[in-house]
Order: sequence, then C-alpha cells, then structure tokens
Amino acid sequence: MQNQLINQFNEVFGEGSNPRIFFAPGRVNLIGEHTDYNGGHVFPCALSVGTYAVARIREDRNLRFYSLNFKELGMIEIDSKTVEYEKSHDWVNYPKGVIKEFLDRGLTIPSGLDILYFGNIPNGAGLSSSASIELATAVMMNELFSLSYDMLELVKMSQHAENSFIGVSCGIMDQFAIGMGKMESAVLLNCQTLDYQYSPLKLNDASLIIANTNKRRALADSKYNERRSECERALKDLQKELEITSLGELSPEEFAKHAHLISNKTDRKRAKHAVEENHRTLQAVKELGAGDIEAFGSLMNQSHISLRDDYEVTGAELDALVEAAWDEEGTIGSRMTGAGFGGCTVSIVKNEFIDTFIENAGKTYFEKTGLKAEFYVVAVGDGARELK
Ligand code: NG1
Ligand code: MG
Repeated sequence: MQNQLINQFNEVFGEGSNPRIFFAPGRVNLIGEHTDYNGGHVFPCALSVGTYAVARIREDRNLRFYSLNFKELGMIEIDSKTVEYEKSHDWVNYPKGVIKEFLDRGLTIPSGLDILYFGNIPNGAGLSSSASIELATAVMMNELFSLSYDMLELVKMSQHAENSFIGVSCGIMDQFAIGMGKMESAVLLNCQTLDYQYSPLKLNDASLIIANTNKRRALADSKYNERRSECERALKDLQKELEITSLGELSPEEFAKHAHLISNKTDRKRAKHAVEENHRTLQAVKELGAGDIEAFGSLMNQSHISLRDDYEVTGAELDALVEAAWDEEGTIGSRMTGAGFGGCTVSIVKNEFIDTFIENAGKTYFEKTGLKAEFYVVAVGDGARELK
C-alpha cells in the first residue's frame, strides 16, 4: 500500500525526494449516540481503514492538494498565506480548515507542500471520513514542521476546524476517537471533562460487523442541529430547578423526577434519550469489562430502540437492517451508529454465524427496502500517526 501510494504521488506531482506518509483511521461508535454534545459519554473505536496523506515539502510557499478519491476535481493549488473556504474546492476545505488552525495559532508556513490523499472509508456512511481527513492533515502538519502539539490539541484543532471552517457543529467524539484510538480497544470518553479510559475489546468468539444501509444521510445535517436545539431547550427548562450544565450530569432517576419541568413533550423525549443513553454507555462498558458480551449486546439493542422511539433519528432503512440483524442466529447486539437517518449499523455477531448473518440479513434488508447493504468485519486499529 505505501509503495503504491508513493508511486501515485510521483505520478501526480513528479519525481523528487521520497514523500512521507501519514494515516488517520475512521471510527465507529459502539454505544453512546447523540450524547457527545450533551456532555455525556461515548464509546467509539478506531478502524483499520482510514485516510492516507502523502506529503512532500515544496520550494515555494504554495499548497497543492490532490485526492485519488476525487480525481475529477483535479489538483487544487493555493497560496499558503491565504487559506480560505471555497465551496468549489469541496473536500479540500477539510485539510484547509485544519491548516488554518495552525495559521491562527501563529504558524508561518516555512515552505509549501504537495499532498496526495487517499481514503478507503465508505463515504457518507457515518464512519467519519471527514474527521479522518482532518486528523491525517493535523498529524502531517505537526510532524513535517516539527510543531510538537500533543494529540489532544490536534484533536481539538480538528474539531474546531469542522465547527468554524466547515460549519458543522459536531461534538468531539469523532476527532477524539480518530486521534486517540488504540489497537484492539474502544475508548470511553466523557465529552464534558475529556476524561477517558481504554477498554480492551475482548469479544471472545464474536466480531464487530459494520453494515452500510447505502441510504445516504441526506436529512442528517438539518435534523442534527434540530436535535441539538431540542436538547438545549430541555436543559434550560431543567436548569430552572437543577444546578446542572449538561444533560450528561443527570441519572435516569433524577431525570424522571424532574422531567415535568420540560414544557415541550418532544424536547422531553429527546432529553430522556440523552440521559438514558449516557447511563447505558457507562453500564455497557462495565459489562464488557466483566466479560458479559451478551449484556453489552442487549444494551446496544436498547440504544437502537431509544434512538428510534425517543430520539427519532433512525428511519426505515436503519430500522430494517437492525431488525434483520436481530432476527439472525448468532447476533449478540445490533444498532445504528453515527448521527442516523441512514449510514451504518454496528453489530456483534458470533464468528461461526458471520457468513449466514451477512447473507441472510443482506437478503432480508433488500427484500424490505430494495437496497443492497454492504458488510465489513471490523478490524480495530490505532489512532492517527505517521507510517514509517
Ligand atoms: P457521524 O454521523 O458519525 O458523523 C455525528 C457527529 C458526532 C455525534 C454523532 C451522534 C458530526 C461530524 N459528528 O456523527 O459528533 O454527535 O453524530 O452520536 O456531525
Ligand atoms: Mg463527517
């Protein structure tokens, strides 16, 4: 893979000194959905697929970008002193946003760069290809210009780039999982304090399977912001009597006691999900630690039901694929992952049933929706880094 990327780099940018290769994974969230921006916990892991950024220093001060995934856009060249958002630059806005973060922290780019990107994460599926591009760029800048920011700082810079440059008000989960991920582990992150702890993903004789509904998440952006506002309103109502700064601080019991303070019925349901999902996430990590995979799986199922009925972010396709998974022998748990409305599900399936799971769940899903699902047996990888 690395040699192939170098050859392709040389084809695009011309021969010269060997470029350096940086990699950032995609991520999948196992449980803790729509909790990050509510000050709750999430439990994602980094994947072995991700984004490669292959880069070489130039003699002038220009930045040249090229993606093997978007060849039709061709090469985009900008002056490193003027890094601005441009709609027509499409995917290049992600690396630009991150580079801008470095400039805003006082970096004068000492030399230009040629950068070739290649990603093997399915696009628009909720596996965070965008955060992956951001972290690959952040690590590249940090290493090439010997800037010595620590990974947590690069994570925050990438999230800030997505918020302010791209304009998506995402929580910190994606960038954190991608920057801080660890081989064979998932990470429990408190999104309010940024305290975190790794948990070995010991699934015994079972594996994680991601299934892409192949329903693009068209509505996700607007609904995402709508859910955020609903939760903010619910929090404001609760704050009339409770001294809290986020929904993540409440136990389900405390919430039940004070839920009547939330005047709007819909807001109440959204907040209920956020509080209970946060609690489920903590419980799930405990069960995993104790080796009770079945209990972990059952909490994944409950998470899906709550996202379907209370948070209302699943949609026909995600529901069909999860229900198909629930019906299969060997399924320990299954739920939607990411923002919802389309994208992927994540399941835990006993190894001996993986083949029949893929065949049968795929068939049932197709019969219900007319869409073909794609399945990936997950390899959990390390966080963003230079490949040497
Ligand atoms: P996805 O759908 O995987 O991009 C989004 C948010 C996360 C989190 C989840 C819901 C972005 C970039 N990411 O994830 O921060 O809020 O939804 O748990 O919007
Ligand atoms: Mg994204």
